[in-house]
Amino acid sequence: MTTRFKLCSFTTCPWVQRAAIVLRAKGIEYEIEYIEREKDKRPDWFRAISPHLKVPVLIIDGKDSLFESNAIAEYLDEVAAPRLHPADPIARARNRAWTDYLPEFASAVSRCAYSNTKAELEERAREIPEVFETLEGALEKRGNDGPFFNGPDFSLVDAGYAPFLQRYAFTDRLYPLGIIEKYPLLKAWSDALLAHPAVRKSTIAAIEQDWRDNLVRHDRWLSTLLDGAPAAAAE
Ligand SMILES: N[C@@H](CCC(=O)N[C@@H](CS)C(=O)NCC(=O)O)C(=O)O
Repeated sequence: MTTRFKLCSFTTCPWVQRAAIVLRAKGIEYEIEYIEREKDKRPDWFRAISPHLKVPVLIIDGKDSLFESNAIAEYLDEVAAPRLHPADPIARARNRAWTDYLPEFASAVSRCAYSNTKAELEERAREIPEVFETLEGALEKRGNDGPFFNGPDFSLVDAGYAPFLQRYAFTDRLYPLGIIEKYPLLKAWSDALLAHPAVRKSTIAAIEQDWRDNLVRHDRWLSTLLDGAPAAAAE
């Protein structure tokens, strides 16, 4: 019998998106249930399976559940082909080191987008080159032309970074930061990831609009730039 997978999510969550990308890259059918973002509105069934009340949670066959996007991605890679981790143990450990670095990268990108003032955004944008340069260095060591983190094969590292490179692109479209252009390998990697079918199909179609609505809901400074900046068309 085929295993049934269900993801619990908010409409916009880059960490859920990471799990959805892994499912898509493996061609696994899955269901996704969107729950209310407000803490006190998260349903009791969700509270029972998400110890820190965060999404994603992956429900397996309606009985087991997993939380934390990295644990979910690793689990999926163990149970479903094709293997996204490299076969070589050293290469695999290096890939895991890069997924360990993801929260630092994600935080630099997200903090910038969620700034409350222009001055805060500009100050936080100064944290981005360091993480971009770190990734550029990793891509330089790859020893091939990509297009993905390890080369031609899409990996768990790609699945992890794609949502945050996409959020950077959303931010850049509203307020051109001019940073990623200085890192040509990172830029090419980002372009390849954002064009990958598993990434394109990993969210609701109107993801950019939803991300923007979130800026408005939280009254972030970037929301003041929304007039006249059309979001990419939904697929
Ligand atoms: N380390 C977690 C991060 C997940 C996370 O931060 N999810 C956010 C939504 S994008 C969340 O559920 N936030 C709710 C909260 O913190 O109350 C993972 O990788 O799964």
